[in-house]
Amino acid sequence: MASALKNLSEYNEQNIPSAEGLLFGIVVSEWNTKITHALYEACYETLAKHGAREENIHVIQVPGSFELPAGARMLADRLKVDAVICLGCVIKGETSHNEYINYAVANSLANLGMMYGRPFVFGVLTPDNEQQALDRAGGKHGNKGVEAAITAIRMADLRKNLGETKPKIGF
Ligand code: DLZ
Repeated sequence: MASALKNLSEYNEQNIPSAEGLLFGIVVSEWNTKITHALYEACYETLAKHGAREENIHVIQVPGSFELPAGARMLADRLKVDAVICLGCVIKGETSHNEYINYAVANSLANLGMMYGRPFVFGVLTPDNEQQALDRAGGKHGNKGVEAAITAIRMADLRKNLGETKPKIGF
């Protein structure tokens, strides 16, 4: 019931750092396009609303959510992105395919974040049915694309303010 208590789409704009000058990658999965497109639009609008410039938001599409980490890595290898946002929707079916996809994507994005020292945001809906997805893509539980964008801005800003990591010598 966490989403009933905390709708993170309703954030305080005053507390969000500026996204001006930051470079973002967005990777969008084509499966369940109606949902992922709604996530994407809200995500893009939120980045722009907080100062990200159009030329600093790079968007690519991948076939399904399983391909999100590979797409995210391609972006991170080619561009000096400050954050990569991955948007997908894996709806539970008759088999446990969703568990394999969700686990692989979450794990891979976490690993990419550790490897690159940059935020790779998990903006993947994992609903039991389409209605639950719609509720989170502009419905009664807000739009998780907004939350993904805010997370990316906050984490990119945090990294910028902490400065580059320095190579360690010894302990
Ligand atoms: C195969 C598959 C299935 C059954 N369901 C979904 C889904 O609900 N959401 C999604 O994003 N992708 C799904 N896919 C596709 C996989 O993510 C992947 O694209 C294929 O297995 C090929 O690697």
